[in-house]
Amino acid sequence: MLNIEEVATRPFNDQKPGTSGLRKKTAVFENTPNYLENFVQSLFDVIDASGKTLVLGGDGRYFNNQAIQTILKMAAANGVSQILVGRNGLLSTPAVSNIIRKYETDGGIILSASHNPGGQDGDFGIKFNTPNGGPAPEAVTNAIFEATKDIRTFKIANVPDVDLSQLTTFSIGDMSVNVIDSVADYVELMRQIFDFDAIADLLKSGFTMTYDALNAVTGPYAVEIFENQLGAPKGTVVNAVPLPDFGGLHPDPNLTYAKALVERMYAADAPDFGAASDGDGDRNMVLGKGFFVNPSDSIAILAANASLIKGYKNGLFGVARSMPTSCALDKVAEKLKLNVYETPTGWKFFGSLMDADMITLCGEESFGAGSNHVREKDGIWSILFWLNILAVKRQSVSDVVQNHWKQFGRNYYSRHDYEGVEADAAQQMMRRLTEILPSLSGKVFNAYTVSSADEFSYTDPVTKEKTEHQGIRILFKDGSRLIFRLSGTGTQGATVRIYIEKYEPDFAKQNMDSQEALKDLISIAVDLSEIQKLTHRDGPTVIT
Ligand code: VG1
Ligand code: CO
Repeated sequence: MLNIEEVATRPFNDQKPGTSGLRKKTAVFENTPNYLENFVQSLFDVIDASGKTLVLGGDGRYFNNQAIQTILKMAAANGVSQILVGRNGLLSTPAVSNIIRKYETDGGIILSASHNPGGQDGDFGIKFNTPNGGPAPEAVTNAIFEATKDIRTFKIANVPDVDLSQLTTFSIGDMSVNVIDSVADYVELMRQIFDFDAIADLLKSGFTMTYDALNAVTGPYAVEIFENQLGAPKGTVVNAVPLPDFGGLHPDPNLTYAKALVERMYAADAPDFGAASDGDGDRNMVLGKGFFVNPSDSIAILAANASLIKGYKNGLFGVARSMPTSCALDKVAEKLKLNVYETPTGWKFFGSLMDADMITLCGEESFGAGSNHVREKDGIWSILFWLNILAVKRQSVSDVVQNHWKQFGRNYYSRHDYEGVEADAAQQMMRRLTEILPSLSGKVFNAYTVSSADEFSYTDPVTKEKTEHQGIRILFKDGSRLIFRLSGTGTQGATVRIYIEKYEPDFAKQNMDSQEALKDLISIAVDLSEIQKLTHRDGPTVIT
């Protein structure tokens, strides 16, 4: 008989899951008594965990192992019938999504704070994915949040920690625990979608690549796929071992934080292709020799070339992008006569469209792209998609992008992040902007005429669920856009994101530096929002 303890606890009121689950400083999870336990018990109560089969894994950051042991003991005490857990507790976010779907489980728990730094001084997070493989919808996360506000006890099995280093099956009481290979199912899925032989041929032809796993979860996936299966030389994957603190790196693949990769790709002897992923493996960054692919362009290029890929050769149902993502995808959809949906930020909004076969491909400006092969964005999938395109076209990354611009026009695009600003100042800025919105229509700034200005709200075409306050948009007559929103994933102060976009159909004008091309719009954004004055900053912390 399993020795189950019912432990008294006190509720918290700060466990509201954001865009991608509950994210907090690691110290909050580590030092607040029962912080994790309260959330997990609330989750188990909401999904009625008894008799269920769940997937469990995380990105290997500090506290991953401890959290997994706690969750296993709590699952056993709550009557969960089976858990599929990644070996050593490791599973990337897209891998969890795949396993949930493939084995038709009742959902999965992902331990990660995604692209946020890890370690004892970094961040930790937990989120629940539903049986479709995607992030839980708001109805579920709100119910969990409500439960955390009046929880009084949680259940946990009084058993020693279990060994997760071997691929075996054992039980804790009546619950069976299958320790599964973290990468095998994912690799099999990638093989079904992409032409591994064609990519292997490309890599044999003298084409060179580098992949930076940033000491996060994708290392083992990347070594298996790029080196072992596709034949890239050993050492192609750098920072390949998942470390609890990511080796001090910030596993956010962008021009600021993936610095070593960017420097390598802009060096004289740069390889032909460079890529990176984030902490939990759902984001991607792609570079060519001395050339950065803007994520919004990347999604458009994947859509435009989908017919070259085995997994998509029968056509696409439709495509979708988050609202702040550039309209480059819309240009492709127009040409290919596909429906394009504009959703709020966050992957969960794509799920219902995919489940209803309304879209096949989707993406966000924040280095996220994916398809209906899973219900999360998928870093390595995006990189394989690029490699497969290059294997077919045998062009450089920059040629592929520039030819795309020539055909569809270029959407100059940039995101300016003001990270860790005072929350009050950020709120005040958003409030002020909201107030002036009605007066902006028709106004001319620096030769840009405002056509409309509003706050984005969204009604899911499938579930009819309405989501409001999803960012401020100022649209201009020439198609340019300025978007302002507050981040939902930061753990310190507030982060303001400003998204700037301008469409340039003229090939002769498509080779400007994007900051230069957007400079008038950037100054309109700064003036209108008074961001620098309100937050006491001279400029953004991250420019993409
Ligand atoms: C950010 C991105 C958003 C993404 C989210 C989760 O959210 O902007 O596009 O869906 O992170 O990504 P925010 O609210 O901080 O802008 V991940 O890789 O953390 O799962
Ligand atoms: Co992520």
